[in-house]
Amino acid sequence: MALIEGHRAIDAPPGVEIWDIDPYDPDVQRSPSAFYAALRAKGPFVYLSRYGMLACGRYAETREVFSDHSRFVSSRGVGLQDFQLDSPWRPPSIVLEVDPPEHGKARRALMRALSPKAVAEMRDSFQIAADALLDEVIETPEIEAVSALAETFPTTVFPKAMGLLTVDRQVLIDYGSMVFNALGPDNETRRAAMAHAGDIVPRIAAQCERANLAPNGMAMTIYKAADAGDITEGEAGLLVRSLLSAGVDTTVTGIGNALWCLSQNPDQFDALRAEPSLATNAFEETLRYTSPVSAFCRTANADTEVAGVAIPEGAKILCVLGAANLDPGQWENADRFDITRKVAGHLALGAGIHSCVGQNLARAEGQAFLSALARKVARIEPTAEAVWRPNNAMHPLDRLPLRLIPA
Ligand code: OVV
Repeated sequence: MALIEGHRAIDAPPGVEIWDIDPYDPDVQRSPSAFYAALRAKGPFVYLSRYGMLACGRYAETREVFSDHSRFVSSRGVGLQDFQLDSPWRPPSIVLEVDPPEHGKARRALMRALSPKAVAEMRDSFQIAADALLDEVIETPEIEAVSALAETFPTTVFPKAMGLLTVDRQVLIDYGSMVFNALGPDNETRRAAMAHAGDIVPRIAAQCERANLAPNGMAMTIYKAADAGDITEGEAGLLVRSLLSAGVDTTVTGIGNALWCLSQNPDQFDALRAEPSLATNAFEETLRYTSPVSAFCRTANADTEVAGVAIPEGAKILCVLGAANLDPGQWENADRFDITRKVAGHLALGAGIHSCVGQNLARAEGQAFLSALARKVARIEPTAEAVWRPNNAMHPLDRLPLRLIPA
């Protein structure tokens, strides 16, 4: 049987609109809001004819599929490939690409390393780093904020918190790009990201070894779970790889997107400056409004039904988190960036047992960064159009030219 992008194509279920759009088209990825709106308008699901799969973008169904780990599994991959039918480019993640019961053991080891208490102990150093970075950057009024701020801040604080002894920021960023772009089809974007694999994969593997980790970082906390017999030494290495896979590009994108939101909405930046404690909610609203992780797939593990739609075993479902997070049926003034709104329930960090295990840490980074911005910058002015970077699972900026006026 012929596979499309590594999965078995299904037929369109009765009553589901057939749509020939390519969600992985770089033009759609750079400017996804029309795609998001059309996806929601067409029904609870659409049939993506070029991939022989389903997609959803209304809040209720996206949440249902994304969080029901027994009907919609992750072990068959959260991209287009079905790991039962086609082999993935790297050994699967033992936390992302796995189901219960195996999932629980890995998740618990990560939860200990990323606990609220562990994150609380990082906060002061994050704030010092954010303040220092902004003090330095506002010396130069005109910046390209993706490289000057969004990439610099997380790649300064996160490898240190992990306890990486040697850090090549570009390797970390490029590895994240591989991991996320590999979730899409074999398109130009994926091929460009994967072109670096030969150099990067061995360097990431070395980063995960115990010998290359500081005794007091998060990564060593994971190895201590191996010492305690909770996981194996090999599993510890793979969980450290998960931190490197999911911990860099996500927060780089979140912080870049926050700068974009605030630069486009000066009234909201004024509100943040007036009340810097809004930093936490401003970051959360950025997650809802821009969905740094725009879409992941699930795979139906048996014939089932959602919202009256028959879904056959083996169906891939593209869960478009970015569309759900802008669903006007769920959010008042959904397309308004409002740092004071009640934003709980957004799907930018997922939902259910696979929801982002690093979310406390991600929020701590976002909060420290936006708090520093609120105190040190009086005005953020775009100096040229922002440019978005095509990515098969994320919605990141490529370039964000800004002028920062010091407070
Ligand atoms: C892209 C991504 C998200 C979450 C976890 C992982 C990767 C992983 O490698 O475990």
